[in-house]
Amino acid sequence: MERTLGLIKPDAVAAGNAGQVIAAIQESGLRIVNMKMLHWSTAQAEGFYAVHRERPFFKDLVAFMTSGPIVAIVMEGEGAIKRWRDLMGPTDSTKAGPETLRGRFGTNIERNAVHGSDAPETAAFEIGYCFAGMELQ
Ligand code: 3AN
Repeated sequence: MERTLGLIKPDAVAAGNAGQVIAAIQESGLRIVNMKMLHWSTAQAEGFYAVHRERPFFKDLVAFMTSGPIVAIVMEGEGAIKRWRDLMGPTDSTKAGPETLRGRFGTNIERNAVHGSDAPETAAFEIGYCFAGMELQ
């Protein structure tokens, strides 16, 4: 069993697409362990994306991720990290297939509707960043 963290980003929440993203998770067979709506401060978004601090798009990414509420979701299943990333599609929504969440609900490489952990280590960090241990049973 593996766990991963998904985020429904401000663009998808604002457009009213959170329900369809959650439905897609459930239809995929991944179990939702817990989820919550958050509206990050600048410091909270910077902490989550600390690995990208030196990237040229960091400031814009933080501005976007604090522009409105997001939904954080912990999912569980065999191969959950890859299954959720396959469901999301590639980072750039303009290159994502129409069957993927980024293809369905994203706009471009920044406004791409959803996030997913990319490895077991990042999943552990990101889950712990958003949820307390007692929320993860
Ligand atoms: P992914 O979320 O697919 O793992 P990462 O980890 O490379 O992609 O990037 C983290 C986030 O930073 C992306 N979800 C996207 O919103 C943003 N991002 C990545 N590359 C760019 C870029 N070239 N321009 C603007 N935003 C970007």
